[in-house]
Amino acid sequence: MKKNIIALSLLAPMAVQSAWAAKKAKTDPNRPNVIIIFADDLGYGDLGCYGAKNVKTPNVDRLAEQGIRFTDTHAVAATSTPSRYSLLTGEYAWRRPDTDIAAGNAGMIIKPGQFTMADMFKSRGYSTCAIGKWHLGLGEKQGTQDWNAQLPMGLGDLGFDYHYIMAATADRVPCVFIEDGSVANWDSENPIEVSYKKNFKGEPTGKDNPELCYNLQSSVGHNQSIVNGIGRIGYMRGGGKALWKDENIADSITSHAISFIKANQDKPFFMYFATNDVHVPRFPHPRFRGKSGMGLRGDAIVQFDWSVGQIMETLDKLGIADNTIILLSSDNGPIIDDGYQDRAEELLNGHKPAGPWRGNKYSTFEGGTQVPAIIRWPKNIKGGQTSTTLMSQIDWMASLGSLIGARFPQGSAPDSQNRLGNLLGTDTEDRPYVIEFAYNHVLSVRTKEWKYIEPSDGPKTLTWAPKAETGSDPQPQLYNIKNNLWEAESVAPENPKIVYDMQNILRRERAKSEKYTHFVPGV
Ligand code: NG6
Ligand code: CA
Repeated sequence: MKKNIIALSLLAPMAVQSAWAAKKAKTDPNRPNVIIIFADDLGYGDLGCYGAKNVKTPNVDRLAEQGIRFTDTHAVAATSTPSRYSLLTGEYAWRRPDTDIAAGNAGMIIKPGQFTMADMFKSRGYSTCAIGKWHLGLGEKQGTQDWNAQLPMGLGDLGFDYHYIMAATADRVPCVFIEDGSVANWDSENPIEVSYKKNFKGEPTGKDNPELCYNLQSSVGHNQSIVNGIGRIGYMRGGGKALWKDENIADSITSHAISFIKANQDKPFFMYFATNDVHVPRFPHPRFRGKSGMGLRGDAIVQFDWSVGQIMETLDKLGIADNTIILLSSDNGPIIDDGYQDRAEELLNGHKPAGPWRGNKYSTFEGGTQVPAIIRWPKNIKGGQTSTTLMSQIDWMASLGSLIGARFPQGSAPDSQNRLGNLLGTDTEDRPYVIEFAYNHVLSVRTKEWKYIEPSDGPKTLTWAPKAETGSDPQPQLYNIKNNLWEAESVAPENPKIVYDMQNILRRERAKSEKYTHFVPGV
């Protein structure tokens, strides 16, 4: 008996130890989990940790406190589709002619033959998923999708093991989630039809029946089909119980993200979590209403912060936060009025969505692509850091690839540089230059010191938002960002040599496209 007790007491710590080891083994030191939280239209100045006062974002602020907050990071483009294309392929979207803001019935813009960020993680044995906003097309060809059947081509062909996505934006039809290649909660009694050309007979539109837009009225456009009392871009019929309710989108994608994390807690996973917040139509859940004092746009930021908090809490509960990288950013800069009467402008009360930067989403000015960017990886990154390093999201693919030891097929991610040290805070050398792609197809170049914007025709402000600047000017523009973050007055005439050098950067970059065009079908 005594012997047994001794044996047991010897065994007990071993049992504890092996349980501990099992828990530790949940994550692989060489293959940390990676979650990219990609907000939509969230501005540099929209978060507490970036100086916002009228809206509280305690979860994101905590993420920043536990990691590195970057102050000079750029999305590749000032709108969603080209920005996301570039992030997920490591190729500048402007090299291709077909990466403008995609319709909800666009065909797949990334081709299955391309090596994507998801392929990269998969090649190292990760479980991969995309949850939330997609906006990069589905199926083979524009307008040919049968939304009542399995889509023949989709995210499964791009390296994602699982997806639960919105085809495009919340303001574009079809207003349904796609799960693993077919409409989630598909309603056989209400088959779905979609057109971006003409309305379906007998269906109301926002244009003809504004009284049916009981949840939100449009200010510009957004007056075609009406779903959930909100006018949209594009026409759709049917959907029934598959149609989303805008106020539940954050809940829905967050709960799917949590389920994915739970199901994959024991293996390395990569999650692309692309929130709908804070894109229009801003229509957060009632429990977030009035929580910011800035109306719907501010409340949508609070909702975004809640989603982030839910992800963080899940990692904590599962004991995997330590070896999970969270990389949080936005697809482009902020815009106040994006076509719905949500009083975003009137309720700002001094809030500056783009922080210190001039311009906004769509713009060639810094506000178009300057985005918040935060990394947290408790196991390897000391908290409480701020980094002023000049960075671009274009490099995240090669950098994360190098971290996990991925090998890239020849020609893949051609514009992505391995600048892992920048991301981890161990190397503060700026990217020599960053290229920015604006809505009007104008390219700009940023170095740590200078900003060059190539000349372009076109209006100085957006037609639908007269206060929002495009940055267009028929003259080349040059700004000394080091002296003044706000692009106030161009100093191009006095600095011809710098203008010339910056133009040369663009010339050289553009010339590379010839090598890359094999990605474009038919070229
Ligand atoms: C514009 C829409 C805007 C938004 C944008 C795409 C109008 C007037 N404006 O055409 O509301 O949907 O496209 O935004 O319809 S993005 O962040 O997805 O690029
Ligand atoms: Ca966007």
